[in-house]
Amino acid sequence: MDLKSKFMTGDREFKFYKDKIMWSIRMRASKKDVHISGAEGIYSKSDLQKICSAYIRRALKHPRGKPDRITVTIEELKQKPKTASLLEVTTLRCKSPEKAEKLIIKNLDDLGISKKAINTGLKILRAKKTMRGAAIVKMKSGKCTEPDKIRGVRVSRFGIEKSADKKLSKLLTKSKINTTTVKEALTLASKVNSCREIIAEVCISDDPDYTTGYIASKEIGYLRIPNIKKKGQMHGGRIFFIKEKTASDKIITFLEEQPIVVKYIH
Ligand code: WAQ
Ligand code: MG
Repeated sequence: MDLKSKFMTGDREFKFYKDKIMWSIRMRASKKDVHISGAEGIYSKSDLQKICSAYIRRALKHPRGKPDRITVTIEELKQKPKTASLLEVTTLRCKSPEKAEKLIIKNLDDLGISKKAINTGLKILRAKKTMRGAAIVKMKSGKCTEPDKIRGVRVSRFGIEKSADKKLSKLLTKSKINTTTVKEALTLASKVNSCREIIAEVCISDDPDYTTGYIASKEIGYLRIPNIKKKGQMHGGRIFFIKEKTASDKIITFLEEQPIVVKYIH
């Protein structure tokens, strides 16, 4: 094959990859209508079976309990995914939940988020009753703008491109944190914080045995905070702090509907 036809083949393959139809998979597990766990991602058709069975396995052996209902939604994406860059990962030194709280307050304060808004966020994160999704808090007034205060807003339709995923695995393996939990949280945070109207995110896992949380923003990247809660504690959640003057419905549509594939690694 001469050079020209080789190039042509490569070019066609590239075009095919770009135009390939992608699928969204979302899983929810609950018991007596109380949320236990969820997962979501963007995948190619050939991965659907493998991913679904992994999601079902996860739902069945979740540390928050045994579900009596598992819903899996598999949907072809109607919009072509936009791309976002992966946030840079840093693990902070933190020995206790008290120290973690100080780190969270300091970082949010530096980003211009008011004391009132920070307190609203912390109260939600510490509450006994966890939400299925995230709270959306205005950065100055501290007003909660999610339409359903019990459910919150669930970020969906995000994934990571295969070659970026491989690179990321290598990077995380070096720090011994190459786990699905870290990768999924980092991908979600990269979608969330790619939104211009979102200033920062704070997350505590609601899993009783997962005690590392994070704070993320465009400026500071993805800062992992060990010992954000004590082992065995059931509380957790996610807070998205947004610009004071933004209408939250646009943000919610972006978070729920806009497919984003994370592609670039710093
Ligand atoms: N959209 C919005 N909020 C969500 C979503 C979502 N897709 N998934 C979970 N949440 C909210 C919900 O309130 C949960 O209670 C809370 O976040 C925690 O969810 O680098 O595992 O799935 O080691 O338990 C952080 C990893 C792991 C830190 C976070 O969250 C690290 C985690 P979980
Ligand atoms: Mg959880």
